[in-house]
Amino acid sequence: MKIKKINSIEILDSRGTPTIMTSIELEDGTLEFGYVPSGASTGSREAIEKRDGGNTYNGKGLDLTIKNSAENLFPSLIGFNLSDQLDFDSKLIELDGSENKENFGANILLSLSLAACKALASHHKKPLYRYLNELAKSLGIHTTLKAPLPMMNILNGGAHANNGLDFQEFMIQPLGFSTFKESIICGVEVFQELKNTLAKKGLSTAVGDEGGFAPNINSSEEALNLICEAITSSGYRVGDDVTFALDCASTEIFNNNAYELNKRKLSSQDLIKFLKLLKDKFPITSIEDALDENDWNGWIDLTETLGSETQLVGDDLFVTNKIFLKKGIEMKAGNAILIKINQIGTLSETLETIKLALDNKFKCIISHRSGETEDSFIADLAVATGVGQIKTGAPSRSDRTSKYNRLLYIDAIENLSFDGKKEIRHQ
Ligand code: 2PG
Ligand code: MG
Repeated sequence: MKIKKINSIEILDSRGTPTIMTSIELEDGTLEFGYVPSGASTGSREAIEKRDGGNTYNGKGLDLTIKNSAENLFPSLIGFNLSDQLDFDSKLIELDGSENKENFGANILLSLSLAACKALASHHKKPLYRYLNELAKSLGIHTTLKAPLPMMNILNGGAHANNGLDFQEFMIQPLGFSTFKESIICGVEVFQELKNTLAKKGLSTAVGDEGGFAPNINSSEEALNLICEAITSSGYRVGDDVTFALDCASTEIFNNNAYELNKRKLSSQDLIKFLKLLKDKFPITSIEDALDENDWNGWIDLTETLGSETQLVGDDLFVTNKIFLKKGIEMKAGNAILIKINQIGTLSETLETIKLALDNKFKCIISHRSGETEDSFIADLAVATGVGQIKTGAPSRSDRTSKYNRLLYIDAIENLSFDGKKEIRHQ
């Protein structure tokens, strides 16, 4: 079915920063939309998010970027026979012609790629997750529909909050349950109890960018102790029902060859030791970006030290890009990858990266960005690829709950399988 019309609009993300929504209309009247998220703690090797510069929206406007694409890219796509996602994405990559999508911008390309995918699903009258599941299978990803174990960021620090916490995300994984719904209920109850716990101690219950609390505390231990208290007082067992996942976002604290933690300068080895000690005290099942995006040797040591018992996730390290993931697999740096579609800029490349990871026994976690829209595409993607985990913030604020709500819907309709403990390596 041929593409009849394409429209891109500058809209706002959850931080009030401009982002892109693109509609694709097919000749049969099918009309679908692609929405693009945006990060704050971005990896330097991510595909380029193009912005206008200038004064509007502090240089973050997108009108010129959109105008450029409307004049120089969209005309080449009108009349394109949209029958296959891979063909369409290849066309986008070819028309952009650059290594890192800097020509038109990965944000423009992704909005087109996602709108095309949703248009194909609608055209074939299939729910998005089913269409995506078929697409994943056609790419050689052996999968069945599955509900993902949530990684809920309930306490925020780093670049996402204005407090003294160096690490960016203190997440919970409610894994001791046999259904997705029970896992969500636990996550929500712990989140709400954490609010009471903080309030009782006179700490702020205002929330950060991803809906988690951002109290003015200064250490990881304090953060994890507060969450332990909330888990216990909401009637759940620390470790058995709920484990912890951290995103250290260490690229953000790496300066002049040292990691700055609590105003102290640490080497990679010191930081690995610190994480090991933290792990001895708390049931931490997953650590993301424990080290800087260029500290490959540190990552190898980290994986040797903690890799047999911890999920070690590369976010800034791999930026959803096959090239860097391949390097990590070969060097034995990390054992899991965070999947963010806007880091690479097309859906097909995202699926190729997932395939490479799964083929090499790397775990995949489908992820949001800190700047999100109301769109819930990643919920469908997580179910469709069956990778087993999703990271999409606290169960609070519509930009985050839109994903959980979509998952609750798919789960209710499809009666999805769920096995939280199995998803976590080494459990
Ligand atoms: C991360 C993400 C999402 P950002 O570091 O994993 O939580 O943050 O989108 O700001 O890169
Ligand atoms: Mg991260």
